[in-house]
Amino acid sequence: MKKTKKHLNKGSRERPDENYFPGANELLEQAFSITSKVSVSRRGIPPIKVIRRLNALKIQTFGEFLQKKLTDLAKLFPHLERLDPFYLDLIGILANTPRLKTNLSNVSASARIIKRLRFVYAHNCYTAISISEANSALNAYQGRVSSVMKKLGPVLKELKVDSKAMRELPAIDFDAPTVVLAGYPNVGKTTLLKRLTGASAKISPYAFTTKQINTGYFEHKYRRIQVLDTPGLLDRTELNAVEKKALAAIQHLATLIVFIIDPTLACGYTLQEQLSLLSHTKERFAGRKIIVAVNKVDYATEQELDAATDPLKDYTVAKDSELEGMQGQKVREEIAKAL
Ligand SMILES: Nc1nc2c(ncn2[C@@H]2O[C@H](COP(=O)(O)OP(=O)(O)OP(=O)(O)O)[C@@H](O)[C@H]2O)c(=O)[nH]1
Ligand SMILES: [Mg+2]
Repeated sequence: MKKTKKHLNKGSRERPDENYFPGANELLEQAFSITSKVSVSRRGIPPIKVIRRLNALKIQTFGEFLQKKLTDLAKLFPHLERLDPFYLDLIGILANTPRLKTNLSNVSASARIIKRLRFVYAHNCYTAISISEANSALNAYQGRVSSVMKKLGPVLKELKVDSKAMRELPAIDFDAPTVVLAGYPNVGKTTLLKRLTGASAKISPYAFTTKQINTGYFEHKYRRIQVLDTPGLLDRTELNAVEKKALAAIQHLATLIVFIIDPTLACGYTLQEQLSLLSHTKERFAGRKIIVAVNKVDYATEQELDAATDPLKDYTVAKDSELEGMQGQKVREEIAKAL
């Protein structure tokens, strides 16, 4: 059986960079430019032999350059067929997966055609009986490859867009127990990630700040625990792409859900709305462990705290805030107990 490659490609190729995406014309121009600099020794060699060797070398240089560029572009994307279902889901949210697959296989197929034609025309060149025949072989090869590349123009444009989207795929440790922070927008999920793990991510007093999945880690008794901060959820069935990412993280990765409630209502959602989202999250992910973090206790009144915690009798609750002495400590303890 083929080994499953659930992780992303390692190293600098992990995240495609749009700078790696010159268009088809640009690649062709580079190929012509490199080829124009190719030379061979002429001393004491009959002109026909010189031209045969020169043109064959040009064919090789031209073809190999484009082949390598195209192969490198395809390698910037993870191997879709061997990827963890979480990444596949996320890629499906970020891009059009069937189109992406077709485009990538188009690129690989074009690289193979360029290689196959290279052997054919290099052979024609070596066996040419005249200088003009050797020149025709070179021109014919470059002409055919140019038309292959021109057809790839729109494909490379689409891949360039998808490559930007791919850069937001988070690096996930599939072996670590994973806590997913969930809740309404603006309740303090990212702030809690920061308090729990020290990870840096954008925090703001506005809803919908987090649009992608942020990761952080903390150690507890020699265990490395992974914490994922997700975009805020709304209590509804029609989900947008940003919310779908949060659900995909819970669905595929959560060993434990930490649901965050803002008792101060500064987040902009009522307690009722927050409790309702909590019970829907529990239903949706039945069987998954959930604990509740009641956040912003530094800012909440006694009444607000009581109102938030009273209906949570069935849950493990950890109170937390930015206050010195709190700062995620209780939540960290409850996470460790629950895992
Ligand atoms: N007073 C107080 N404010 C907090 C606390 N935690 C978070 N906040 C504030 O709440 C606001 C929202 O915090 P975020 O961490 O961005 O909230 P979020 O849930 O990640 O929001 P989205 O990414 O939009 O879903 C920010 O202004 C934070 O400074 C806290 O413990 N006490
Ligand atoms: Mg956030």
